[in-house]
Amino acid sequence: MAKAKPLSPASEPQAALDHRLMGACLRYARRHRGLTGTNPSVGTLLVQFEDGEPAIVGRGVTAKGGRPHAERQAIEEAGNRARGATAYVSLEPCAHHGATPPCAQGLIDAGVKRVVTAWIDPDPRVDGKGHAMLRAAGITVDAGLRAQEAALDLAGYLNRKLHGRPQVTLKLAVSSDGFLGVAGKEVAITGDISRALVHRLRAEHDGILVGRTTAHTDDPELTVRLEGLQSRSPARFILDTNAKLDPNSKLAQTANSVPTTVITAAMTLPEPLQALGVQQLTADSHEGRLALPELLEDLGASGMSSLMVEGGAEVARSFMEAGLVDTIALFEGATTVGAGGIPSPVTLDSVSDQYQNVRSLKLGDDHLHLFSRI
Ligand code: AOF
Ligand code: ZN
Repeated sequence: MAKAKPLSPASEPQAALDHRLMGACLRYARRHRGLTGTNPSVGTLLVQFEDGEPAIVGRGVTAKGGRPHAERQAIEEAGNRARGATAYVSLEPCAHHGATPPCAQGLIDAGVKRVVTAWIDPDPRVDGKGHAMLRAAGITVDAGLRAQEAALDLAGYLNRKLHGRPQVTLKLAVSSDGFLGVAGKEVAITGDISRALVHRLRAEHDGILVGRTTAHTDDPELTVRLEGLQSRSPARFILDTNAKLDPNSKLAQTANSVPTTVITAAMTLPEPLQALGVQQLTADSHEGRLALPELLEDLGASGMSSLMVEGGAEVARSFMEAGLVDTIALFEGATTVGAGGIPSPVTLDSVSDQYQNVRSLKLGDDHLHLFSRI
C-alpha cells in the first residue's frame, strides 16, 4: 500500500499531536450523532507514527443504528497496519460481549500499542473495565484527553445513562433588546444563517418539543429542511394538556410523515387528530400543569437521548424552573422588538452561573451563544 500522506511536520510534539488527532476523532464521531439509537456515536482513528509523522491508517464511527462499533470498523480498515498503531477513541472501548465481541479485545488482538480516550463509558458493563483490559494486555492507555468537548458531544448518551432522561437543549431566539417576539404573531428575530443552524441542531436531536400556544401561533413544522438532511427530522412533541392541537395545523397535517405526539393529561385524543396519525402520550400533571421531570423519565425510558425545546416563553420558563435544561442555545438577533415584546426567560445577561459559555459564534448579523452545565 502507498505510504499515507503525512499530516504534519515531524517536529510537532506528541502532546500537541494527541490534542489535534483527538480533535479530528471527535469531529469524526459527530458524523452519526442522532443516528445511532441508544448507542452513542463514537469515533476511532488508528494512527501510525512513521518517522514521527502521523498517518491515519483506519477510521471508524459507530454505524447507523448503533452497530458495528467504531473501533471494529477502524481495525478492519487498517488491516495489518493496526499493529503498533495508536488508537484515538472518543469513548472508552467497550469490555462486554454484546452483539459483537468487546472492542477492547479487538484492539488488543489487532496489536495496537497505545490507546488515547476522551471519556470513560458509564455503562455498568464497561465503566473502566475497557481501560483495565487494555492495560492488562500491556497497552499504554491515556484517558481523558479533550474530555469536556467529548462530554458535550456525548451529552445525550451520558444523560440517559446517568440520569435516565434525555439531554435537553433549550433553543431561544432573542432580540437585541431581550424579547422573544410579540404576543400573538410570528416575528423574525434572527436571519437565514441562524435558521440553518437551528435546522442542523434539530437534526442532531432525537426529539423536538413546543407548547400548544406556539403550535397555534407560529404553526411551525419543526422539521429539518436543509438540503440532504431532510430525513433527519426529530420526532415532534406538543405539550398540550387538553389536546387542543388544531387538526389543520402543519404539525397535525404532516403527522403521517414525521412522528407527532401530543402530550396530554389523561385526555383522549380527539378523533380528527387520531385519524391524521397524531399519537398521544399521557403525562402526570401537578397543580394543573404537566409534570416535566416524570415526562422526561418516560421519554428517556422510551430510548430518547436528546430533546430540543423550541418554545414558547412559558414552556422555556417551565423547563428552566424545573432545572431540566442542560444546554442553552441562545441565538441573539440584531433586531429590536420594543414595546409589547415577550420577555425571554433567559438572556445573555441573566444566564445562571450554573451554566458555562462553551461556544460563541457570529452568524451574519446574529450571534449564537451555547451554554452548558456539564
Ligand atoms: C464502543 N464503541 O462505537 C460504541 C460503544 O448493545 P451493544 O453491544 O452495541 O452495546 C452498547 C454499549 O456499547 C453502549 O451502551 C456503550 O456502552 C457502548 N458503545 N462502545 O466500544 C462504540 N458505540
Ligand atoms: Zn465496542
